[in-house]
Amino acid sequence: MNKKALMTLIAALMISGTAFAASNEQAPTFEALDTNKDSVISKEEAVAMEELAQDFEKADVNQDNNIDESEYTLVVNAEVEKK
Ligand SMILES: [Ca+2]
Ligand SMILES: [Ca+2]
Repeated sequence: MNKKALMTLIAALMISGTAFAASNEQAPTFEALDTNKDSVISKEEAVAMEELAQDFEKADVNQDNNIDESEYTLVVNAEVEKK
């Protein structure tokens, strides 16, 4: 591989890496997920955010089958730290 091709490859990897990081920081707001405005995210509402739906039981710290705002904040922070 010549030097120019290598530089092109590195540039492409850097651009895709940046795009990936940016998309992971765009978690929906609590208000956006709470579509019926009862101040908690139900299991049905969590479906809109894949990470939350997958980890719903884990995210529901007090086991009331709803994600409240403080529980949601923990999920978002955990998602950011994972990357
Ligand atoms: Ca709700
Ligand atoms: Ca809860």
